[in-house]
Amino acid sequence: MTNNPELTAWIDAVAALTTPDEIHLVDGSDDEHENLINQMLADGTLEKLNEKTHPNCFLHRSDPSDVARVEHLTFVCTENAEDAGPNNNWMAPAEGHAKVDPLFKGCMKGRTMYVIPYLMGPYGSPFSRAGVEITDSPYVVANMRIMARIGRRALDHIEAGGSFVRGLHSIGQLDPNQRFIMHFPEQLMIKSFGSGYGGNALLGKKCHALRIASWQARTEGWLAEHMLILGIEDPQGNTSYVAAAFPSACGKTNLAMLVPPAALEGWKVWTVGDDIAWMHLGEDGRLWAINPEAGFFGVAPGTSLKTNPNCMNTLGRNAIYTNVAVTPDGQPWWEGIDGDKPSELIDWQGRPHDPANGRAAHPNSRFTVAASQCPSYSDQANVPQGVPISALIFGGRRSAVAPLVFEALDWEHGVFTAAAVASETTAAATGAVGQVRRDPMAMKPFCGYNFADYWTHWLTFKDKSDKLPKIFHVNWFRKNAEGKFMWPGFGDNMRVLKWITERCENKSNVTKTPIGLIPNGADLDLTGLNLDQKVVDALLAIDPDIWSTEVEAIEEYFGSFGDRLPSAMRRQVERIKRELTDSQKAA
Ligand code: OXD
Ligand code: MN
Repeated sequence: MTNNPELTAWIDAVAALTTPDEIHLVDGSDDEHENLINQMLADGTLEKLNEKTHPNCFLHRSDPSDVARVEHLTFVCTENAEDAGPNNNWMAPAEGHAKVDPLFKGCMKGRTMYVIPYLMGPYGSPFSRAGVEITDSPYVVANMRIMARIGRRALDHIEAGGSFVRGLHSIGQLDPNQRFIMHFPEQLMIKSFGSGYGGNALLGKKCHALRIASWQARTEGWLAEHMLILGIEDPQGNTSYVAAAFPSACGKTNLAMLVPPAALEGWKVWTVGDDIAWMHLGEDGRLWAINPEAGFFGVAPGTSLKTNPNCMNTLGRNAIYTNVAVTPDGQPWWEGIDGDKPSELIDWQGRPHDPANGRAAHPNSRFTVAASQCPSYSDQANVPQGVPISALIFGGRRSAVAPLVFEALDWEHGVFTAAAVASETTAAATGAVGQVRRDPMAMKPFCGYNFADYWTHWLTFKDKSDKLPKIFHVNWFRKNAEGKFMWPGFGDNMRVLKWITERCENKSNVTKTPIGLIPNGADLDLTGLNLDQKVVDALLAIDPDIWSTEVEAIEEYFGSFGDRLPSAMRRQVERIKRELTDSQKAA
């Protein structure tokens, strides 16, 4: 099967444990894919969508209990509990294996065991990393084929001596009471049981490219982040790149594929990635980013020609849809898509849609599609050394408190700002929606080790280079007293990106506040946007009383990391508190 002895031994051991009927080494070929699709059409795992309107597109309906990431069942298993930190569920590695191995015993009987060699990152990049996922789910194989570079070339990488992450996955009986997503960063290993949902089952994505990779990145001096990467081309044809972190389902895919408003003539946005960035310091002292993924696993509801035309023009062919609704003529449908709601629909559970049963599409329904189909796909997306990053942007979904945009004072303050990000929860994970929680660097569910050590790692960069990107914080989601969004968002976010690129060239003036540098309203290009000056002022306002309460909440949160918290974080809290008190006195 392979000439790599380590891989052979592992495949044999897994086969002995799981006792599949057959073992299939995935080569990633078109023939193999076609066979798998036909098999899934025959057994009902997939349904063919309208070939005329959506060529080569398929619908998968998951088990209704298996529709999102399960953070409460996700564990980081390190020898020392402190290394996983209060931000992770922890188990000792021996206990973690003992918990899941009995579940894997005989679980592939009557099934085929697929062995998927995959590469995260462009072929030929020194920053790309390999993995092998063993799974009993053909749906996982078909999705991995879109999301990663799988098959022979990935195996070549492993056989040439590269290390690889081992990921063992079984859907089991899809029983929520027998569901675990276990990470063993010290052993470069993942064991995922009982779920077929993307974030739990496509192991190259969150499990490898974030949780395991963040651990490796700390050891090796780089960064594995929950960030989109995009290029901003100005009217003169110069392109600069930014990476931006937002919690799940907060618009990363929309921002990555943004179409600038007509009034900003000549500006263009190029998509490098929509979810994950691996960043290394280059010899020139700049931070260079690659997108380890090859596809998009995006949230369908809310996606339309109005909110994300590039995405709509990406996902109409060769896509796998999961848990969307379907029209009588076999077209995928979700809340927020263009056009009127059809009078008849089949809902995400395969029933005739009845609003009494809730929405037609699941709020976390998804599409999986190749990034190369995106009209705004950057011609630099597969360049081995990646793209040089000029700005890092962090944000959350906050209806109050955070202004539209501010710039951090320096790297240390930027790391503090990113560590203090908070956001209202969404349907991408099971649990209550709309509750504010701290989501540092948008990595709360994905950092494979103690956040305090992670912030320390981020802070080390300031002594390694004086050419680091500037750091910004944005909030597209601020609401007015009537509960309405104040900022139009979507394509108009280009106005904020434009200001950010100008600031990276040290153009335009700013006002210094305790929490950071705020644009002068006049420097935000609002041409063609009918936005009242009062709204602009409200969007940029910093209320010292509200921020005093916010800083206390941040301090309390940081307190949960005890002595491991880097002193720089305490220093920033003290400075901001002092300056807020001074500004309250002055008012
Ligand atoms: C995702 C997520 O699917 O963040 O990207 O949940
Ligand atoms: Mn994500």
